[in-house]
Parts: sequence; C-alpha cells; structure tokens
Amino acid sequence: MTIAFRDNSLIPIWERIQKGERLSLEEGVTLFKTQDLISLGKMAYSVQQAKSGDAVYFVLNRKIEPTNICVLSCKFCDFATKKGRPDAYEMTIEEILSKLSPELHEVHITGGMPPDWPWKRYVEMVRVIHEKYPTIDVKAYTAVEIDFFHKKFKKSIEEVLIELKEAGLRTMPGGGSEVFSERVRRLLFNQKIGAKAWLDIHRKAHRLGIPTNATLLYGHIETLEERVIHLIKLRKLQDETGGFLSFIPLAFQPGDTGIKGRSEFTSAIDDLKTIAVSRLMLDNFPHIKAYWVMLTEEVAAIALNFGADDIEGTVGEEHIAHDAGAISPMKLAKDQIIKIIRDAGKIPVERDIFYNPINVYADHIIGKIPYLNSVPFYHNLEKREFKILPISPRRMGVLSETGKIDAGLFSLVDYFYQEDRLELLNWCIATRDQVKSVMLFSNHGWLDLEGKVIGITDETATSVRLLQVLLEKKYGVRAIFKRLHSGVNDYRQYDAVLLIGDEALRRNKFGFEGFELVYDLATEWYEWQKLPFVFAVWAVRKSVPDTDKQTLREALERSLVLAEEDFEKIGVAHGKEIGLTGSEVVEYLGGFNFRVGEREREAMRVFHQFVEELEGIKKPLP
Ligand code: V47
Repeated sequence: MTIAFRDNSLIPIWERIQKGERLSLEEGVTLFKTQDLISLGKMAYSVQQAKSGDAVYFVLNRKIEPTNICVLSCKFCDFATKKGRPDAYEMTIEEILSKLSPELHEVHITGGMPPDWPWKRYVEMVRVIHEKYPTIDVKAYTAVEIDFFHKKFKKSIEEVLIELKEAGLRTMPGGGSEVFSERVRRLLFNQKIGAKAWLDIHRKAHRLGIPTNATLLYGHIETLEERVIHLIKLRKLQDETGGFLSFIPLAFQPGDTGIKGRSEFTSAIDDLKTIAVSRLMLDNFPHIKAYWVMLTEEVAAIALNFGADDIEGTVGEEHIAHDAGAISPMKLAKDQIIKIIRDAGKIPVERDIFYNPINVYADHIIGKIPYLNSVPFYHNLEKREFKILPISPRRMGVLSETGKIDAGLFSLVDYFYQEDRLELLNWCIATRDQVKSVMLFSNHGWLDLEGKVIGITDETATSVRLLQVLLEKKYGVRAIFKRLHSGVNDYRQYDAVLLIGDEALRRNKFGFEGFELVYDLATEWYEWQKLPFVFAVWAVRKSVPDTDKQTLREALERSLVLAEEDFEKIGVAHGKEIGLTGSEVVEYLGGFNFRVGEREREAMRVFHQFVEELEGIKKPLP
C-alpha cells in the first residue's frame, strides 16, 4: 500500500513495519502523538488486512454480570456497590440461565466480587451453563476474580483454573488489567492486582490451555507512554505463550466517578488512534476488538477500517459501562451488527469463541489459508469484486459445503469431496520431499503409535488423512485421533500431536517441549511413494460466471509470478511473526511447487486411491 504521509516522522516507522520489524516504546508514542490520523489508520489497516483480510468477526453472545456487590472500591468503577445498599443485586443460577438461549455461542461472565459467595457457586455457574447449553462457550472471570478466588478459597491459581476448566470454562476475558502502571494503580485501583499478578495469571491460564483476551482502560489519567508500555508488556507475554486471542481497548466512561466530568468521553480521534496503535504495536495478537459498547456504534464502525477486525457481539445487557454513562445501546441485534460490518465494506463473520467461522454474510468470497505458504498467491492478488476471508483449511471445506466460498485454496480432500461443485484450477501447494509445516511431534516411533492418542489440530482436513494413510497403509498401525482447538492447549495428555501451517513451522524451528521426535509428513510420503504431496489446490465454484473465473485465473498467475521474483519481499513480514529470517522464508517458499504438473496429478491420484480404501472416505473426518 502506498501512503501519502503528511507527518514525515511516520515514514521510517512504516518502512520498519513493512519489513516485519517491531515497534519500540518511542515509536508507539510517536504514533499516538501524530496529527496524521489518516496515515496512521492506513498503516493499521494494511497490517490488519495481511492478518485477517476482509473478515470482521462477531459472536452471538450474552454478557452476564452475576452481582454488582464488590469487596473492592476502584475509583473508575460506577458499577460496583456494597452489600445491603438499595442498588445491590445478586443473580441466582436460574436467573442466569433464563437470560440464555441455544442460538448463542458465547456467554461472557464477569462482575463484582461479593464477600460471602462460596467457591462452589462460581464453579456451578460455569458447569450448569455448560451442561444445559453445550453449544454456548463460557468466557468467564477476569484475572482479578481468579486472584480473589485464589486468596479467598486458599487454592493455588492453577487449582482454581483447572477446576473451572473442568467445569467447562473455555476462555477468560481480558478485563481487570486497566493500565499496567504502578502510578495509576495507586491512584485509581490500589486494592486490585497489578501488572505482574495479572500477567502471571494469564500466563498460567495459557499454559493450562485456556486462551484469554487482554484489555487496556484508556482515557482517564494515564499518559501515552503508559499506554504503550502496557501494550509492550502484553506483546512480551504473547511471545512467550501465544495464548491471547484478542486485544480490546476500553474507552473510559466517566459517569459519576469524579475522575473526569460526566460528559468528558474520549474523543473519536483518540479512540481510533488507540485502535490503530494497538494493531501496530501488538504484531503478535491475532485480533483487535472494537468494543462498540464503549466506543459507540459509529466509532466502532470506523474502527473496522483502522485496524480492528472484531466487533464483539450482541452482548444482550451490559452494566459496567452503562452505569458509568455509556451512551451506546444495551444490546445490538444480529442484523444490526451485520449491517455495520457490511457498511464498512467487510465480510460479517459469525464466529465461535476460538474465532472459528460459523457463518458468513457476504457473497464473492475467496478463502485464504492463513499460512506463510499461501502468501505467494495472495500478497499481490487483485481482489476486484471478491473479498478475502482467512480461514483454516478444514473450516473452508465446511463453509464451502454450504456454498459460502466461491473460490480459494482448498484442502485437497475437500476438493475430492466437493469435486461435483468445484472446478480445479492450475495452482496448488505441493511439496517436493519435505514440507516443514505438516509435522507430527511424538514421543513414540511410528510402529509404537498403535493404540496411542494423537492430538490433531482442528485446522486440518488433508494432513489428518495423510497421517491416517501413513499410519495404516505404510506402517500398519492404528491410533486414536482427538481434535484439539487451535492455539494454546494442554498437550501433556497426548502421546503425539499433529500440527500444520505456521504453528508447525514455528515449533519445528524452535522445538516443542514435551515431544522428543519430529516427523515431516511430506518426507514420510516421499520416501514411501517417491512422489510430491499436494496439500491444497486452487478451485472455483462451478456456478461462478466464466468471465469471473477467467479474471481470477489471470489475477492468480500475475500474483504468483510477481511473488516468485522475490519471495523474501512478500514473505518477510509474515515470516518474522513466526520467528523466521528472510533467508529461511526464501528457503521455505522455494521448497514448494505452486503449479499443478504431471507429477502433482499423479500424486493426487495415488492419494485419492488410498483415501478411498480407508473407512469413511466419502465424508470428511470429524
Ligand atoms: O475490567 C470499569 C472496565 C472492564 C469502567 O475479554 C470500565 O472479550 C470503561 O473487560 N469505563 C470489564 N471501562 C469489561 C471487559 C471486557 C469487555 C468486553 C469484552 C471483553 C473480552 C472484556 O471494564 C473492567 C474495567 O477495566 N471498566 N469501569 C468505566 N467507567
């Protein structure tokens, strides 16, 4: 993207961003101080596009604040009250259940910390929701609440988290961090945990396979430098664990807090800057959320072109911001969210708690496998009337089943299953004798995997079949496959783990603690069949008009030819995110064949045959 900068101090920052380099504290502050809002927004937009294309995620969710009684008295909070006061409330589990319905996909629980609730009540809340509504995922309890449980009920942080996870807790919300500044903490929330404890609880949650979110409460007494330090601390933990799903800047609602006048809301410019700077500083966070409840619908809508790719959800009812004077509505209808996203020129993607797309509400969608090896096709792709939806290979197959995807790089087995509806194009992701990004990490040699439990990333459709073919046909072994959600997991329960894409590439380079052996599935296949392996193929829905098909073919070839001139240029930023150097990116991308030739056709035919011989061939593996 070419940007006509008005503020020249942004130019060197933009050059560094394009090379995938990390921004410093000083650069973050420069971004906040710039008057060149449009250039800042364009930089953030460009970074967001590379990560999540045209997708904007939302979830059908319900916020539950079980009580407003709280032992703490934070100065910025107008929600909390004390037991016995007329505005105090406590919800029973039945009252909570009455607010839920089966079409929801997430319930977000956070609230006050009353002095007298027993531990059982918190665990039961999660368990009962999970049992009554198995399709509603539970996002519950901030780090502040977890710390409260740990101290009050004399359990270690790990014990608290494990019990909640066993009861059905899926993720943790990002609240309670406020601003990582001792100065601000002493002035505004001196009874609450500080940065160290907050980060430590999230680190522990990630290690136990509980992904979490992160927030920043901005627009009160904090300095710009303190905001950037906050972002850098989050970025550091994300480097260590990879467990954060999204970052949510929370615009301070002044209400009757006395910190600012009742009507001194943050300005739209400050809100947009904070979204954009967050996107640029947090290069390792997958998603930035424009929380419409605190931003208002109008600002959230613009934020979708300033680096945000998530707009939270329907919410249902909210008190923390509204008790402090938020002027946004209490809830938004699904149709309204879809309209906001469409008006911003994006694809409304209804998601689950782990950001798996459940449905999309747009036409002309090209699916994009979000891994480094697909960058040569997409980096220079002219989209024309199409929009780009990043999606894991397996989910692309599922959405394509219902006609939601018009074209894309399909997982090979999904092309097999949907051959009647899809037309094969001439491009693919094929290996020679290794892939480096479809890896089995194991504690057992192949022959010892009989009866063992293999964790399978839920992103794969073809690699899991390849693994099955190798186990059963090459080695004569049967193992038990268990799906893992993508991102952080507690891997200790598996004898081996199959990972694909960037995560496999990263762990292949840096090692995977707990697993001694590493097998490259393309190498295993090559040594056995002396053939390349085709992981994915470009295909287009047969019903797409011929002229559009032709335009897509030409655009793809043009994009690939440009990419092949300089793999480093197109891949370096993406490569840096997974810890690869420029030359490693060149070597990795140079190892693929991106065009379907005779040997690729033969490899597809042989694999098809094997897949047909296996049980359940006619449908995707669950
Ligand atoms: O922790 C309190 C903040 C948070 C005010 O993880 C205030 O997906 C503004 O964390 N003005 C709770 N903010 C909300 C929260 C959240 C919201 C949406 C999504 C997610 C997620 C998390 O609200 C508190 C505190 O930081 N808060 N008072 C106020 N006057």
